[in-house]
Amino acid sequence: MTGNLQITDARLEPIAAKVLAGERLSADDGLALFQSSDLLAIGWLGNHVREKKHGNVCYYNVNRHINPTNVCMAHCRLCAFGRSPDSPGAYTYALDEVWQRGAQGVSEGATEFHIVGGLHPDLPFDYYLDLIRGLKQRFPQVHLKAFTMVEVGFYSRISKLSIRDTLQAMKDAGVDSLPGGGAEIFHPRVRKIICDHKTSGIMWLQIAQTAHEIGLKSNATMLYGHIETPEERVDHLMQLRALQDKTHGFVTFIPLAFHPANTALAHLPSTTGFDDLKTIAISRLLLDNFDHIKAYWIMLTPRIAQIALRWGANDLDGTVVEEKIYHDAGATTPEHLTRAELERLIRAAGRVPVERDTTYRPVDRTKMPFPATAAASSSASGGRRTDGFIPETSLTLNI
Ligand code: V47
Repeated sequence: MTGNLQITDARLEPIAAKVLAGERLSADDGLALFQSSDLLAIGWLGNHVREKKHGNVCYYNVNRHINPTNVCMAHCRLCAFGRSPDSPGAYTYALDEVWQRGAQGVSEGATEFHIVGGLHPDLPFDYYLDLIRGLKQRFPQVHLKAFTMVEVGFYSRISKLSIRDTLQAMKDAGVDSLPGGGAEIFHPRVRKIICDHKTSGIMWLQIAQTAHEIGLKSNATMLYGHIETPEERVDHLMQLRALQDKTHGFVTFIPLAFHPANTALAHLPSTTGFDDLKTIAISRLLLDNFDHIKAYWIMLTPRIAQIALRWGANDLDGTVVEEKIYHDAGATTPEHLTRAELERLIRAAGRVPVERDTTYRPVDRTKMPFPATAAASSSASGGRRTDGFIPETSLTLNI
C-alpha cells in the first residue's frame, strides 16, 4: 500500500488507510486488529504513529518503587502480592523504613518515587499522608507518583471523606501524580472473576476524572492475558480514550501482561511475545489522544520491551530497583536495570535514549548529578539501616 507497509490480512487495508490519513479508529477497527495475526503490519502502523509523535526518541527514567505494605483486604485472584495481616511474608514499613528507601533512591539519582501498596485494614489515612509529607519534606526534588485509583477509593472509605477531598488531601500532602494501576479490565464480567472486591471499573474512571479535575495527572493501565475477550480489551481502551477526550489528564498508557504464577489463576498460561507486541501496537493505534505508550520492561522482559520500541512504545519506564508485584507473581526479569543498561537497550533498537522526569521533561545530569551514595542515605535516614523488611507481627508503626 505505502512505502514499506505490506499487509497480508486484507481486513487491515481500510484500517491502515485511516491510520495513514490520521483518522481516529473505531471499536470495530480495534477488534479487527486484535483478531488479526498480521503482526508485522500492525507493528508497522503502531510504529508509524509512534514516530509521528516522538520521532526517534525513547524515554526512560530513574525511579524507585516503594510498596509500603503488602497487607491487603481485596484478595484479588489476579494478585500474588497481597497478604492477610497474619500470613507469612506480610509486612508493613514503619515510616522510617519508607524514608530510608527514599534516601536510597535519591542516592541512586531517582527523580520519581512510584508508591503503591495493599488495602491495609488497620492503617489510618494519616499513615499515607504522613508518608507523603515525610518524603516531600526530605526529598522535595523527587516527584511523588503515589496511590492508584483503587487505593484512593479505599482511603475515601476509611477516612469518610469524599473522593475529591481524599485526592485534595493527598495533593496537599505532596502527591504530584497518580500511577495507572488497578484498572485491570473495566468490564464487570471480568472484574467479578479476577478482582471481585476491588473498585469497579466505573468508579476507577470516576476517581481518575476527579483527580484530573483537581490538577493531578495520572497514568492508565490495562491488565491483559487472563480471561478477558478481545471485545473487553477494546471496550477498556475505548473508555480510557473517551475520558481522555474529556480531561486530557492521562499522561502514559501501560499495557500490563498478566503473570499467573502464585495467583489464584495460576492455571492460566502466560502471555505470548506475539500478543505482547500486538497489544502495544493496538494500544498506540486506538489511544490517539495519549502522548505516551510505555513498554514496562519488568513485565515484558527487557528483550520484548526493546522490540516494542519499534511496535508503538516510546518509553521503557525506569530503573525500578525493587519490584514486588510481578516478582511475587513469578516474574523472572531482574528488579533493576541501570541507566547504562536501559540506554544500551534503547540504542540497540536504533532509538535515541532520553532520560525524563515523570512529566517527560528531559533530565540534564550535568545540572543534576548523582549524589554521593553514603552521604545521602545516612543523612536522610538518620544513619539507620535495616534490611527493609518488617514482619507484620513485630512491627512498631510510626503513626
Ligand atoms: O494494579 C497485579 C498489576 C499493577 C499482577 O503508572 C499484575 O507508571 C500482572 O500499575 N500479573 C501494578 N500484573 C503495576 C502498575 C504500574 C507498573 C508500572 C508503571 C506504572 C505507572 C504502573 O500490576 C496492578 C495490577 O494491574 N498486577 N498482579 C500479576 N499477577
